[in-house]
Amino acid sequence: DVNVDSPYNLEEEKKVLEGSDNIGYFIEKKLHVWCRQSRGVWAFGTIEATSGEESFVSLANENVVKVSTSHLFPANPEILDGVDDLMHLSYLNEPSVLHNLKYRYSCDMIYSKAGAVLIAVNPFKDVEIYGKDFVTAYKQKSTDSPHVFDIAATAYNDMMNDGVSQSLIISGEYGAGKTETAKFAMKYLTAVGGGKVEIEGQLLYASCILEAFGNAKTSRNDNASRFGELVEIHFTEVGEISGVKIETCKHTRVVELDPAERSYHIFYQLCAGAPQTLRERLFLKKADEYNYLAQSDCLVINDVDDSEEFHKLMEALDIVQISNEDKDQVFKMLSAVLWLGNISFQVIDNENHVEASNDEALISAARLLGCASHDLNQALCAHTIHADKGSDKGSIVKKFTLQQASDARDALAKWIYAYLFDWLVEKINKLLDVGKQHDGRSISILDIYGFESCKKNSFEQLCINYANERLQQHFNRHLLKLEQEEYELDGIDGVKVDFVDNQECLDLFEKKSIGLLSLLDEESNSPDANDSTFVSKLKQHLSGNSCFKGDKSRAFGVRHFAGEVLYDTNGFLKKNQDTLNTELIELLSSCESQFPQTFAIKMLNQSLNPDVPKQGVGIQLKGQLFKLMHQLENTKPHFICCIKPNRKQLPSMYDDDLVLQQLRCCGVFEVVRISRYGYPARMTHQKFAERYGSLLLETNVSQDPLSISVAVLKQFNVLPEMYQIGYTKLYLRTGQIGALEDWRKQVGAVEDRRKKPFPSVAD
Ligand code: AOV
Ligand code: MG
Repeated sequence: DVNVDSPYNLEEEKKVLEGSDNIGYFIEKKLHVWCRQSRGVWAFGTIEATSGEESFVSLANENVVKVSTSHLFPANPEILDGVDDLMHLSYLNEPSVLHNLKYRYSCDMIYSKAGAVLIAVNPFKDVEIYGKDFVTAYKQKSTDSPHVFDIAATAYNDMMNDGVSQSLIISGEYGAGKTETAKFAMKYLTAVGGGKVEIEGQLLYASCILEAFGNAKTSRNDNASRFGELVEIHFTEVGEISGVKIETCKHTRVVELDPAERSYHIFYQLCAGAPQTLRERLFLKKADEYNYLAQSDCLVINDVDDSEEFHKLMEALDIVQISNEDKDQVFKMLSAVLWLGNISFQVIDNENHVEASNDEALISAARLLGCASHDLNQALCAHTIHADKGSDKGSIVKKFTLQQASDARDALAKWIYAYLFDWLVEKINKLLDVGKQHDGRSISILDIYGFESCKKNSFEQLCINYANERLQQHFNRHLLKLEQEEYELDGIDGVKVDFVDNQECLDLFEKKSIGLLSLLDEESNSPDANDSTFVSKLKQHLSGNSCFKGDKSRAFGVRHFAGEVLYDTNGFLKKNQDTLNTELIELLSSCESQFPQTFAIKMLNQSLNPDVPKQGVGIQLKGQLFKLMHQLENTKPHFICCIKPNRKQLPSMYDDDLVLQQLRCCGVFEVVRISRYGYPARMTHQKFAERYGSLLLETNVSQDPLSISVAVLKQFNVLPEMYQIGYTKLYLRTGQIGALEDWRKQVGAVEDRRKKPFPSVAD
């Protein structure tokens, strides 16, 4: 349930209705209001009468209710219904914003602007607004109604005009539509920048391949991204695509699944769609015969034909020029992973040591990897501890118990899959990077996994939510913090917007040595640690952070920007580990198949120093995110905020509470407010004077840039509330520069100019 006390209240708007004069005005003019009902739902009505603190409101259904006046908010006049920028609403209160988005949504207008941010409400159905005609319209600027094409076009034009790299940053909860939005943005950019036709197709097919290998069905989204990606599209000086670089941060889910979830799409596609000859070569079975897949009761997705998807994937692999040999290797590794999951172990002595059953699973996995099944068995079931050099003790073989052997098996499967994914990304990057020198003109599109809060949350959710915390910081920083700091530094007043800074939550995760991720790493590397020692360690070090909530059980809570999440630590340490024992690495490097060898060599190169414990998944993610965010810092950001209107993935269903909660969490109200009361256009005194100084009629102006600027503003009757003068820059409200520019274009020869009367720019 949504908290009725909104964290965001426009004081001035509340006052609109609180004074009795104002209420009288609303009654007299029969103006509409929003009236807060139980469960945070708003009803539309008119005030009939008022007494003391209470008002009688007649609702649309003709009922009259008595409500506290402080629960009434002014509604916008009907003429503003469905305006395309929330900033243009007369009243910016929550029910008004919510109503506006709902109104637009009901007309299939899924995009709206909130000042600088594009809001995209997931339609959960095909909307006919992405065709070539739409690309052309935005390219030719014949429309500027809110659209992902519009924001992509703005980024493209800004890049071309200023020579500065841009980024499209897409945020939103799980299933909100980030990945679809990213693909539409790519579609637009490849269409306008498609100098080389092949890159255009290749990029779209590449993202299709990464989706097959990096997305999975969860109970919340049939196509949930399980990896984050930053697609950096480079352009030449004339605006044609010159190359693309894809960077990913990933997460593995191969060995463990919850009910109603699937592993990565590719496994099911392969099992369903591989032709007979390939099946034989891969010893392939149906999906339900593999333990890794059958542990969940969900093997198919409604309305998705995995076999058909497999054929599309094969086509995509051809288009990105993956050779037949490489394809074969990829499929072999996938099949090896599936067979590994079927390997079972039996106890061989009274100390509970095990060995793998010498059955179809072991034999198939070994053959696919290109090693002897005996060697695979040994590597999974024992670990050799080598004595120190010079010592005469020789080496000791330590046999594994069932748990240890299963862990080694799962680690191997996870590891092969992770390297396979990296290999694909690398291959695609090689193909898309045409090798030219890039001169810094690029547009990056960021699409990561969205915030998740489920019934049961584990390590996967922790990583996902941490990444979103980082993203939210970027959003806040650019849209709210930096903006306000700039005003403050330049001596501009009156633009104060409170927002929830999530720095404390980030500290909880990131603090060196005593942050959650470091503590997790420390425990993962400690032989005596287990999930409950981990929780006590967290409680011991993190209790001082207000975003941390210790729990009696083996769980802990984190107050995220998007809500509180309780994490169950069961299996945390194991999931954080990302190591293979030496036996397995040696086994892989001795395999006859090409891929295991290549992967092993890469791994050995990466961990040259065996004394440094390998970092866990959490800390690695932190590093990857820092890198991504650092890359983004050097670009001009454009933000897209995706909203899902219901949790059922259904069209035409708009859940007010759910939408409101997302709007609040991602800071949309604050952004609208800062855009509305702020000054989006700014120019240094110098630049302003240079650009508009020539329009001055008055000749008796002292020649410093500030005096010229002020004289220009005066001459064009720009109203004082439409601008502010800072120490270094002029700050103007929306629309002002446009008016000045129009005038500048209109004015031709000096003589003509002198004859024309000047219109007011504020008109
Ligand atoms: P996500 O990327 O935000 O979730 P997706 O982009 O996968 O969400 O969207 C979820 C589903 O919503 C898609 O599979 C489509 O069915 C539908 N959808 C989204 N946007 C559109 C659109 N513009 N037009 C039509 N259908 C759409 V996650 O990756 O779970 O965080 O981890
Ligand atoms: Mg996604």
